[in-house]
Amino acid sequence: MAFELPSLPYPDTALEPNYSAKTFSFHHGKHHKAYVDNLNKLIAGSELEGKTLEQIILATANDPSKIGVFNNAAQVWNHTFFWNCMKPAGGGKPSGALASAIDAAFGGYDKFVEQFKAAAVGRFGSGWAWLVLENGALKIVSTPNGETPMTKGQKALLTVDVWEHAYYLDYQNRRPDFVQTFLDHLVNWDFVAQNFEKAK
Ligand code: MN3
Repeated sequence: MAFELPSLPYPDTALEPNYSAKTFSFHHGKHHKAYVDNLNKLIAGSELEGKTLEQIILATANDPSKIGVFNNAAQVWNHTFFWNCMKPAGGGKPSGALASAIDAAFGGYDKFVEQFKAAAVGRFGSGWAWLVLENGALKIVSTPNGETPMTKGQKALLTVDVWEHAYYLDYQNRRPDFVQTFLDHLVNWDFVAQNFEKAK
């Protein structure tokens, strides 16, 4: 059973003007699809064929001889997760137990925003910023390239893709503006809260 490119959880125009259909046509239609296609080619006929995406990621992490498989598998997972971290008319403050946990961990939503933006904007080159749960504690981390928190025992709750391909068509070089818009208008806090409940 080969992996398939998952459909976006909303129409490709649903996040405009904050995230355009044109960006989705490349980011989902070309980049994400290429990771899926590459992964299928790399695992065909190997002992990894038939395993779940998570099993492949964990089996190939930190194995230099499997770096190509790892990068593509992790990027398939990261992108599918990222699409679900956004929704139309999203962003702003979370609510409920998640909001309380964020307040306790970071000293309030504004402090969370400050740290999340610093992680996203400060990631040199390509990568991701994340809100994760590790040993019951909320943390903000960033990963380079295709790396993904599950390989460090961290459970992903929220991510933003800060590879240039994620924002260049809409924001050009203005990564800070993209991250601010992501926080203000795109974050799907319902999805993040579900991840938090499952991870606790
Ligand atoms: Mn990307």
